[in-house]
This record gives sequence, C-alpha cells and structure tokens, in this order.
Amino acid sequence: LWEKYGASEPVDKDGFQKSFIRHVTTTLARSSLNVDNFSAYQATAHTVRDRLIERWNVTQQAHTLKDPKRVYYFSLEFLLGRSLDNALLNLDLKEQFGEGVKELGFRMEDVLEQEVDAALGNGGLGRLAACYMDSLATLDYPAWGYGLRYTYGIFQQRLKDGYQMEFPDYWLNFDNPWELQRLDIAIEIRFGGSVSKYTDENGHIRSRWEGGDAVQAVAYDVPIPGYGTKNCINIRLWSSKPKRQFDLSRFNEGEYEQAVQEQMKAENITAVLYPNDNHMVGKELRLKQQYFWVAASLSDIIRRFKKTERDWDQFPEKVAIQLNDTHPTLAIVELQRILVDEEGLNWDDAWDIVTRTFAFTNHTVLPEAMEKWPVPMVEYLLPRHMQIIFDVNLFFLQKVEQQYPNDRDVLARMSIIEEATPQFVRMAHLAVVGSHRVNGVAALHSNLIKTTIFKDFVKYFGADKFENKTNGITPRRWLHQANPKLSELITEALGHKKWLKDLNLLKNLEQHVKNKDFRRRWIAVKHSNKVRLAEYIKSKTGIDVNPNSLFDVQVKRIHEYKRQFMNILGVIHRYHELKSLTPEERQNVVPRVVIFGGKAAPGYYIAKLVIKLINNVSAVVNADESIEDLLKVVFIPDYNVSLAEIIIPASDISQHISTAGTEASGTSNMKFVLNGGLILGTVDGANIEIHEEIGDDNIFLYRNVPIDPALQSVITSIETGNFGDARIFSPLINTLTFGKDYYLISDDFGSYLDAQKLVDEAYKDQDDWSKKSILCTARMGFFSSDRAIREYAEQIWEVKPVPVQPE
Ligand code: 26Q
Repeated sequence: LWEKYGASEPVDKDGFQKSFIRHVTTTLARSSLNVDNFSAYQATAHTVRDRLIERWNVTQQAHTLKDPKRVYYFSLEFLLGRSLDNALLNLDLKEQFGEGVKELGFRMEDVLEQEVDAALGNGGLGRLAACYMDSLATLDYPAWGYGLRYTYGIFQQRLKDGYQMEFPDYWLNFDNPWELQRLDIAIEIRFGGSVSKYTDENGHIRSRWEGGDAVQAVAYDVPIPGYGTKNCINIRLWSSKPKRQFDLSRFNEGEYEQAVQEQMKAENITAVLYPNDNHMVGKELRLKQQYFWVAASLSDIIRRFKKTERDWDQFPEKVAIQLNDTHPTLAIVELQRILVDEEGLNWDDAWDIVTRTFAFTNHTVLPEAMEKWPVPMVEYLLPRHMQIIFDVNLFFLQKVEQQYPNDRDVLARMSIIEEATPQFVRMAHLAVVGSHRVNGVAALHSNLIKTTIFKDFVKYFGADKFENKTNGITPRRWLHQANPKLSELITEALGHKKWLKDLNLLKNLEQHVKNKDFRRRWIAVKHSNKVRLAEYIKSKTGIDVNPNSLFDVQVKRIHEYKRQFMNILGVIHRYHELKSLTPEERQNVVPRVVIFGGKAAPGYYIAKLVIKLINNVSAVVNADESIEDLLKVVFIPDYNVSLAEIIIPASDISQHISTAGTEASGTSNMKFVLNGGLILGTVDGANIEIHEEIGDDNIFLYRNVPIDPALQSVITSIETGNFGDARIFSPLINTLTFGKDYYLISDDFGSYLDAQKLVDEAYKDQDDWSKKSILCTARMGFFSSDRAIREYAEQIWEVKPVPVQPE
C-alpha cells in the first residue's frame, strides 16, 4: 500500500493546481469564490510544504540508514526571511507553479508579498546562520540547526515624528506553513533546585541535581531545501510549554489558581527575541533561554546518538557542534554534566569528549558585546552547572600555572571567572577552553582576536587552535531570488546555471566587459531595480526619488561603531555645498539619493537619536526646492530581509564605514558587490578581502587622517537649529566633542568626504562605471557561503556530504 499510495504527487502545472484547490477546500475550508491573495499564498505554500516534507523524510531516512557524522549548528538566531520564493527556486518549481497560479487568476508577485518574514534574528549573526543552512542543504551535508521558536521576532519599526517606535512582531498570528509541530518530541528542562552528593556502587562520590522547577521544550521543525539536490535539512526550534503534569500537592492544598499561574510562566521563556545587536544585556530570562535551548538540543542529539549503541568515546566521531558566538556556551557545561553525573564517566574522559565535540565562532571584539553572567545568577538557576564551571576553571588554571609558574597576572587574565563583586562568568573564555577550534569571521578579525582578546590563549594552546573562516552569503537568495533580471542576464551570458552552485564561475563574466551591448543591458537591469525601489520608497514614505540619480545606501543595524552618524554629517555637508553653487556649477553635480535603513535597539538612546537626526535632515533637504533633484534623503522604515532583497539590487554605492577594527566582517557588503553595487568603505572586516578580490579600481576605501575643518561647520549648522530643535541633538553632538569620540568620526570625516568626491567623479562616466559594476559581480566567487561551509566542514567538523539518492 505504501508503494501504491505513497508516491509523491506530480510537480507540473496540473499537479500544482490540483493540490492548490485541495488545500483551499480542505486546509483553508474555503470555497472557490472566497480566495483572496492571502488564501492563494496559503494554498501555494501548503502545496510547496508537501513537497518539502517528502524531501525532508527521504533525507532524514537516508541519514539514519547511513549514520554519518553530523554537524549541529547552534544559533540563538535564524534570520530566514520569507520561504516561499526561496523554496520555489531551490526546488526548481517556480515556472510550473507560476503558470499554475496565473491561470487561477493571481499574480505570483502578489502571492509572494503575502508572506510575513520569519525574523528570528537581529542582523548579521542571524542572517549568517540562515545563509549557512542554505549552503549546508545545497552541498548535501548531514546537518541540523538548533534554535528557539520565539513567539515574537525582532520588533517592527515605525516612525513617529522622525523617532523610532517599536511594535511587537507577532508573526505566528496566522498559521505558519513552514514548520512542523512535533508534539511527540517534548523534553523536560529543569531550573533551580540543589545539588546533593552520594557514593555510587564503586565507592566514588558523585553529584546529583535535584528539585527545582521544570518546563517542557516542544520541537518545531523547519525544513531547509538545498538548491539542485533532493537534500532537505532541518532547523529544530524549541518552544517552551508548561509540563503536562503539575505539582499535585498544590492541588491538594487548594492552590489550584496559583499552580496554574506558575505554569503559565513557562511560556515566557521563548516569548521574545532579545533585540540587542552587538550588545550584552544581563537579563535572567536571556540566560534561561540559553540553557533551555542548549539542554533541549543536547538531549535530542544524545537520544539520537544512543540509538546506535556506540561507546561514548565515539561521540565526537558522530557529532560536531558549532557554537554561533558565546550564546550557546552552556552546552559545553551541560554535556560535561550529563557525561559525569548521569552517564558515570570520569571527569577527564568526559572533558576530552566535550572538547572534541565543540567548536566556537567569535563574531565581535567590542567590549560591550562580550557575554558575562553574574555567578550568583548562574548559581541560582543552574547550581550544578556553576560547580562544574568552577571545576573546569580550577583544572584549567592549574595547567596554566604549570606552564607559567608564579605569573599571577596571567591566571587572572585567563580565568573563566572575573574576580569582581559579584564574580562573573566570562563566556568567551569558557567557550575557548571547552572547544577544539575557535574561529573569527574575516581575515582581519581572526588576526585581531588572536592578538587581543584571546592573546594569552593563543600562547597557551598554540596558534593552530585559532582559525579564520571568512563569512559568505548564499547566491541563491542574494542574487538569483533578489535580482531575477541580473540572474537571467548572467545565465544567458555564461550559457548555464551552474554558477549558482559554483560561484567562481562568475569569473567568466569578465570577458563580457568589453561587449558594449552587454554593458548596456547590465545597466538596464540596475536601472529597473532602481525603479522598483523608487516605487517602494514612494509608496511607503511619499518621497519622490529619481531613478537616474546615484543611489547611495547604508542599511544595517544602527550602532555607533557603524557610524551612520558620519554618513548623515556628510549629507549635511553635501547640502551646504549644493546651496553655495552657481547655476553653472550645478550642471556638473551628480544627483544623489541617500538611503538609510536599520533598527536601533529599543534601549539604545544615541542610536535612536541618529535615526531622528536622519529624519530631520531628510525633512529639510527634501522640502528645499532650491536644490531640486540634486539631493534626496530617505529613511526607509522597518528594514528586514525582504526589504534588503529590494534595496540591495538597486544600489549604486553602499557604505560600510565602521571605525577600523570594529566590524568583525560585515556580510551585506558582499551582497551589494555581488549585485554589481560598488562600495565605499573603511579598511575593516571583510571589506579588506573584497578589495583584494575585486581590485583597487572597483572599490572606494579610505583611511584615517587627522581632523577636518569641514566637520566643524556641519556641527555648527546642527547647533544653530537648521535641522530642528538643536537641544534634542546635543547628546549626539557631545559624543564627538566632549566624549572621547570613541568611534573616531572627527578623525575620519575629511578622508570620508574625499572618498565621496571620488565616487561622484567616477559615476559621471557611466560606461566606465558599468565595467566596474560587472567586474564586481564577476570577482565575488570567494564570498559564497558554499565556500565558507566547505571550509568549516573540511577543516573543523570533519563531516562529509551524504548525497540523497534520486528517487
Ligand atoms: C548577547 C547577550 C545578551 C543579549 C544579546 C546578545 C547578542 C545578540 C546578538 C550579542 C550579539 C549579537 C549579534 C552580533 C552580530 O550580529 N555580529 C555580527 O556578526 C556578523 C556575522 O559574522 C558579522 O558580519 C558582523 O560584523 C558582526 O557585527
């Protein structure tokens, strides 16, 4: 019967329509007269979901049979964005299903627009995890992601009077076709309680963690299809629920209501994503999230491992766990606890298994982003884990002391415990000590961590433990999906689609640079993407922008180190200059549209003030008829993955102007260049490697030079009240003048303006610009996340592809 009825449905146009109608009728319970765009989206999504589930089943079955070493990517953030278009493209169903949708009376663009973003991440780190899942699936790796299923994703941003307002992102309001609920997979997670000692049958003293409160972790699986393969991997997201059974004594004591209230708190754990990017908040609930997540994930992994009845010492040969930043560091402690307390291994054997299992990626050197937790808080929530951390530290420092006798300073510097009042646990130190590999995310960053925050550890463990894995992005979403016209032009020029799986093949575009017609078509694609963005800007902000202008874009989280402030100061300077030009001089000006987008953490006062300044400048400049189309300033609200897919392909120049040494990598820089946009940037993060790949002529990098007088007149202008009430901006201005100017805006302003002049000059020669643009795209092969994932797989995880056999 399974053979007779279990075959998958056909994926042609007719098969699609049949399934669409069945889903409208049964899944949505609607009639043919009652199908709006949203219902059409749901029916289409469910049709695709069915196909995904088939692949998911086949893949997981193949992996179970083969039992290869698997890799588990632990990330508190997966910033997936929308799934429908991506799944249609990766499954190569877009054409057939597109026709099917059209015949049913809908436009595919409208249908795709209905989907809400899965925004379970803040920015770079979360989107990197999503790109890596796409590459893991595409390259046939037996991989799973583990994360949390937040009820509320990153907040929605709206503007009121130029200020950021936050609104909850209740993304599960309607059904989510991209997840499979697994009510059968529910794991109890304990908090609090106490530790008791006992003597086991061999006379060894052991510890037992008892009491406390327990909640349940319920699994939700999100299938991730690879491109051009049957492989479909899984992201397992945990949701917190009350235990099914609760404290009966409470009932007996007549405290029913209170008992129910207690249980309801369980749901708080996975209620909300913390909206801080590159900033540590020491909230107890955040620590609970971290433990809840790693404990559930490890229990799941161990259950899978135990089915094969292997010895524990083979665990690292079957399991590789990658820690996406320090957020999952407690997994190291939890595995040690399970091995020692529950499985009865001795400490050293257990620790050897632990360190061979984990590897750790660092994403920042900013001091305010370094995770550290107060010892009393850890002790109260996780008493046994705190003991284990102290023991790990003790044994570690004993070995350090053997290597450096009588050096108390080195012990204090390297200790996992910061000796303050109260004491703190330094998660980065714990992650380094508990992993066999540590990596940074771009060449400069990886060198920087070796010479700064982990300097002592490099000396102690040896340099081989520390590696670089330059970040990458998936060309499927960030070119093929976001920029279909450019993708088509590239495919036509190269004569194949293989570049989507082997991005180095883009090199062959270089030979088309000399083809005038190709250059013309290349520019025409960029232009049509700019028209698309101009329409979006008009519809959301009411601002008219001319697509013939130079589109200058800075979209990313708002943070002082990223220096959106410097950008807007530069815009004010440009505005002043424009106003002083004679009519003849104006003829020579390149019209510019300066586009900003990005969210500020809700508690980040200065970042929010930057948004307000941008909006005030925008209001003044756009209303000034005397400068016509020569300058427009736009802040696009609610920047997210779906918006990035519209903005990035429309950019002529984008800004990546972090203070040197602060942006670990940046990944949007790669997306812009891949789409034929040039970049204006500092010598920082992955900008350096992008420069190496694409060459001097195709990037505008600038270096620090001493303070510039132009900056003073811009500041004076704000202080005079030219951009609204000057008083509200004084805290922002103070960061430059009274403070330490920590992010060096004053030092860099002059050279920044010089670089902007070069951009204007270069843009005047449109034909030459088109050559630069083509070369940018052609030389971006290295920055595919496929390359990055292969490096991780071969050099850190030692996992091999497991191709799923075609049916
Ligand atoms: C930590 C503790 C408590 C609450 C929040 C956090 C937290 C949350 C998110 C700390 C950091 C983040 C996010 C960091 C991040 O996105 N880093 C970026 O990672 C990218 C991918 O490697 C890099 O390209 C960027 O340069 C880096 O800023």
